Amino acid sequence: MKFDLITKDPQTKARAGEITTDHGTIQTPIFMPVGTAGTVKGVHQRELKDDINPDIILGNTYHLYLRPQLDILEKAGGLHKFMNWDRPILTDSGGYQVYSLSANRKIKEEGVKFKSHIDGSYHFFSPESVMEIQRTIGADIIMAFDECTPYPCDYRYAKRSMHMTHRWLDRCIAHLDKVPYKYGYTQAFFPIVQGSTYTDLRQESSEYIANAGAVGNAIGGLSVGEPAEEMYAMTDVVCNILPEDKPRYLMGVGTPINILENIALGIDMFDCVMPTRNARNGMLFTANGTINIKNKKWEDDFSPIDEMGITFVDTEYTKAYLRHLFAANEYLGKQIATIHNLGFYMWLVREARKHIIEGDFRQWKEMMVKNMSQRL
Ligand code: PRF
Repeated sequence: MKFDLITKDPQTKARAGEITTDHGTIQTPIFMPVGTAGTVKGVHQRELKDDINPDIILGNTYHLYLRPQLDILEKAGGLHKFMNWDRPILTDSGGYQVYSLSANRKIKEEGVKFKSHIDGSYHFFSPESVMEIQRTIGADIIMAFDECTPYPCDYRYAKRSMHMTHRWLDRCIAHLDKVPYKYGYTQAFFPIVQGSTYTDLRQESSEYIANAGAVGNAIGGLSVGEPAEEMYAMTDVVCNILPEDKPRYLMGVGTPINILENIALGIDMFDCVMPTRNARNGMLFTANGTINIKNKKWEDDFSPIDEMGITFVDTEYTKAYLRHLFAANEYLGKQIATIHNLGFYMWLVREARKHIIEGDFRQWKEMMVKNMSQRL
């Protein structure tokens, strides 16, 4: 994997860059649609590629390990072949899903014992096993095994947990050397900064992670319920320490406004379930604010879903029709809303990149943040 920094915004810390992987290039800043279980929920790979057109998508180690399980992924020749997606994929390590999804998890120095949310069976993840699992899944970018602390988190716990995440990182790195690539292409490894909402811990963690000398770095433990201002403060602290010539990935963020604010602080990569999950609940993101399409006010509004027409659904369907699909609980409603939201998120990061390159990112961001704060 290679990262080229193309432009630095003179007015903010935003950057435009390009990541090159064996499955193609990724223009940054980028938003990665979440394809947890080998599918971006409700979207055909053909629509994903032709209509939404992301440079990279995300998969989850936790889900893929539990189902379809590793023997199937290995027989398929890896996740790309299994799901018929030939562009880059990043897998999260399970260092978040294990805490948010499984019941009865027990975190120890050795690793995490957890109970499957699917059938209640017990499993164990360690830094070593998670590296092997991610080799078998075969994503282009794989993540370190970490502990994502909750919010709020007392200082002592946050500090102890962060130090364990650092020790786990050393174990991930040591083990990766022993496990070769499986499918003939390379995999990049990203470590993860933790440290909750404490400036000194974030500084210490950023220095530790920077010292690992990885080709890219991630920031975890944010967007877990803290006020946005605290998230931005932590992103700022971390970005000032992480190396400038490596991509920076802010995990699990966020709203369109969160994304623009964090781009301004020096983040290059994002993922979040928000555009897909909220779509399934009838929430649409637009350049002029959010729409709850289930609202009665759209019942007889025969205007297009979004005049901007970023994806085909925006102009081929009306708000009244989409509202009807949600009222009738039709599958197509969720599919249309998902394509719309992902199309909008992709548009947003591409516009951000364009404005960084053109030099008016700050002005554009301020206008967008104001417009997107509205409820329609
Ligand atoms: N760690 C990992 N994945 C994550 C997070 C984290 O802290 C977050 C936090 N918002 C989202 N996804 N491994």
